[in-house]
Amino acid sequence: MSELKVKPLKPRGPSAAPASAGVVTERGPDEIDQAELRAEHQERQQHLHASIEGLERETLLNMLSQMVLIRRFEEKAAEAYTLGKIGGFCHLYIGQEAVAVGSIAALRPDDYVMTSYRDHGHALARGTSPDEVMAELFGKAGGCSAGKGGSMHLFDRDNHFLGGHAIVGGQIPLATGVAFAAKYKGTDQVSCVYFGEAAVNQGVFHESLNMAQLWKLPCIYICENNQYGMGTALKRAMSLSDVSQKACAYGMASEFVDGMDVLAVYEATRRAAARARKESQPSLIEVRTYRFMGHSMSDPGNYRTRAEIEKYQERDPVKVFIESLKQKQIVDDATIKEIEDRVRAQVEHAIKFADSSPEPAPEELHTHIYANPIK
Ligand SMILES: Cc1ncc(C[n+]2csc(CCOP(=O)(O)OP(=O)(O)O)c2C)c(N)n1
Ligand SMILES: [Mg+2]
Repeated sequence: MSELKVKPLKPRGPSAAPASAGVVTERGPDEIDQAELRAEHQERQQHLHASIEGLERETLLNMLSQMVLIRRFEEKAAEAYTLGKIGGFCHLYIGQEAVAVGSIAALRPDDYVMTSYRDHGHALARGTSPDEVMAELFGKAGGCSAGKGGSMHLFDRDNHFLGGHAIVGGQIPLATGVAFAAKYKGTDQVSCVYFGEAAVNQGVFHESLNMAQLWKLPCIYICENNQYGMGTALKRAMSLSDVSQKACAYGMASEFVDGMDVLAVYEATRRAAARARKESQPSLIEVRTYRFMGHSMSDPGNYRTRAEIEKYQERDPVKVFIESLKQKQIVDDATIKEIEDRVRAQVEHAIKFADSSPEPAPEELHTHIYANPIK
């Protein structure tokens, strides 16, 4: 059996004890012990500092640039949405950047990546050009899905990014199948799939993990636990909210990781990728994160308090990483400005590209639907 590395979240407050049957225990943010939380944050900051020492400056700067790019790109996308340039659903990733960036940095370019509809960050971290991602959001022909997928259905075959999936949990069995294909063909590629914690209650999650462990498939299951499925808090919807523990049911290796620490995510994914590539063993990684924006652009957000959001913003993954890199003298203010200027230019370019890209032609309506279309 594979090595189990279950590190559950430290239970917090009195309601962390099992609730009596049928009773949903409400726990407000105020019930979190602030001293305990501060101590935990300090401990994690120390972890970040120690990890920085083990990495090349270039690797660190690449990760930082990608996180800043995703942040600024999405701020601009939100602006474009309110101007009516983007239609339909648009789910922002702001607050969760460390997850896609840290994990994708630990993969090889020929590994496969799949995610949910909250997919802008993963596509950008995978290397899809900001021009093509923005044009896709605008529904333009220059988009990475030729303007026919939109925000939720980004796709980039060249970068082995197999989507953007709008059905909650739908990408989990697909990624399991991709891992099976890699094993069947005898390549040493890894399949890495991201999903929210609300997808964990879907049957396909359990069916996939069971099959992946039984058949020893090289798949990494990354649960981005941002603690809400639309307006429903995790604790109101899941009987056992430590997602990483669910791997025990399948004898699968699992880890719990702080999603505000890009290097913790990187290290956990490196371990999982090595396990997948060398031992052909799957892993489940629960990454505890938080989205700073609404579920989608049309979310009024009345299910959580501003105070709660601000509490998590103190550990903004971009801010925390910049502070740590400064403290370790890897970057100074001038370097940060350079990155910000470069990213701003990239995002401006993406907006211009998307604006000037044409609408998909009407005759494209029937293309890209079937692999072998019936004439
Ligand atoms: C099968 C299915 N059921 C319901 C929905 C509607 N829906 C869209 S997003 C969402 C919440 C998912 O939350 P989570 O998996 O935690 O991901 P997050 O949005 O937090 O990233 C729901 C219920 C859907 N798209 N697909
Ligand atoms: Mg969620």
